[in-house]
Amino acid sequence: MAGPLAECVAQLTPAVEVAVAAPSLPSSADLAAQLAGPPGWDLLPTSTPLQLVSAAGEPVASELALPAGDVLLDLHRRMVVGRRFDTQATALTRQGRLAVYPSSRGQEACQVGAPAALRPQDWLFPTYRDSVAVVTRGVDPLETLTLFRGDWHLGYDPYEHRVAPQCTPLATNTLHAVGLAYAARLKGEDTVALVLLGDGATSEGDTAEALTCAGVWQAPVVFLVQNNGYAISVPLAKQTAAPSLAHKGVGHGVPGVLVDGNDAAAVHAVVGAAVARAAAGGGPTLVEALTYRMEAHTNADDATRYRADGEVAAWRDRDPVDRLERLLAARGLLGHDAREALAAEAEQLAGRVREGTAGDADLDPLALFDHVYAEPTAQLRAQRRQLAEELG
Ligand SMILES: Cc1ncc(C[n+]2csc(CCOP(=O)(O)OP(=O)(O)O)c2C)c(N)n1
Ligand SMILES: [Mg+2]
Repeated sequence: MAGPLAECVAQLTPAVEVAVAAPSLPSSADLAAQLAGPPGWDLLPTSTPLQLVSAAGEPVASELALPAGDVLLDLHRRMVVGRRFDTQATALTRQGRLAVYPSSRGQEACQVGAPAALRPQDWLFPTYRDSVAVVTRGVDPLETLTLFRGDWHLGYDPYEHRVAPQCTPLATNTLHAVGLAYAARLKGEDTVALVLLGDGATSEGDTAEALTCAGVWQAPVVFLVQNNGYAISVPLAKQTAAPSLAHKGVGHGVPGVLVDGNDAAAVHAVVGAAVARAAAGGGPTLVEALTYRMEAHTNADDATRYRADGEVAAWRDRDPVDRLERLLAARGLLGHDAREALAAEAEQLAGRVREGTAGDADLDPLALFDHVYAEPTAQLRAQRRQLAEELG
């Protein structure tokens, strides 16, 4: 090596040898103390998922309290309305009104329980699967569907409800969430970021990097893994040999919590506790919610090719909406009239979504090029010309 590069390397090489002490290994007592984690949250998750309401709708005693009756009613209402929205969106793909829609049917306890635990100043970082979570956070349902109609833009203002764009590249949103949360803390703001990801997304390098940074910086982030058993057709057993996905936190110094992901009360309580801990300076939490996607991956997928009917039926018995409904009915909080009113509210929303998507979307494919760079490159200009010619 000679010339300018050699000079550069010489400048970067320290002239003085620095003596580096060999790192001392922690004692087993130190390790045990670290694994015990912060008060109330162990680094290692429990082996059974935390539950507050059983599949039969019975209350379950736990370290966390069952949310109050009005909170449970609100969670139930949002799940019923959210499910109707989701069913309508799936139907619209069959009519060609939506280009694509990834359903979250069966995952409503996460879709509602988690975002409902956020405070107004917090941020949500959703994926393509999480339209019901976006709606739960307050974004208009029609605006939420803009992207799925094939438009180039998001349809909603991320700053209005503090909802980041629904992320299609897996796990990239984990890094966005950590960056935003850490920056907010540096600015002295009281903001927590909740990032939603799937079981498959935990295999991405981005997730490992996000957990590392969140742990080192003690960033106020809550990672919620919706483990629905599959990454498209790939089952969890082919995705990881870890005892649970919540265990993936320990190597990064991030406490892991395992929760029944079809129990809206439990998801709400766990995420609420994690948000409160993060806001109080307690650092990040990795929550794994065990759930199931009842529909296919998207309208472009046939789930019968890789899932047995019996498996789907078993999860139908653990339906998140039914179980909360049973609990509320047993407590005399949800009568016939209230159910009717709720069904009417859900139907009204579905009607509004149908009307709003009835005409052809007003799409301008060339607008795709308008906001890439302030000054488009020669390559982009050529691509734009080519598309314009094709469109005629
Ligand atoms: C970086 C990246 N690789 C591959 C894909 C293609 N892809 C789209 S969805 C998906 C499966 C994701 O599974 P999971 O994280 O479990 O989320 P789920 O769809 O079950 O909600 C894959 C591989 C992608 N979107 N991004
Ligand atoms: Mg999955």
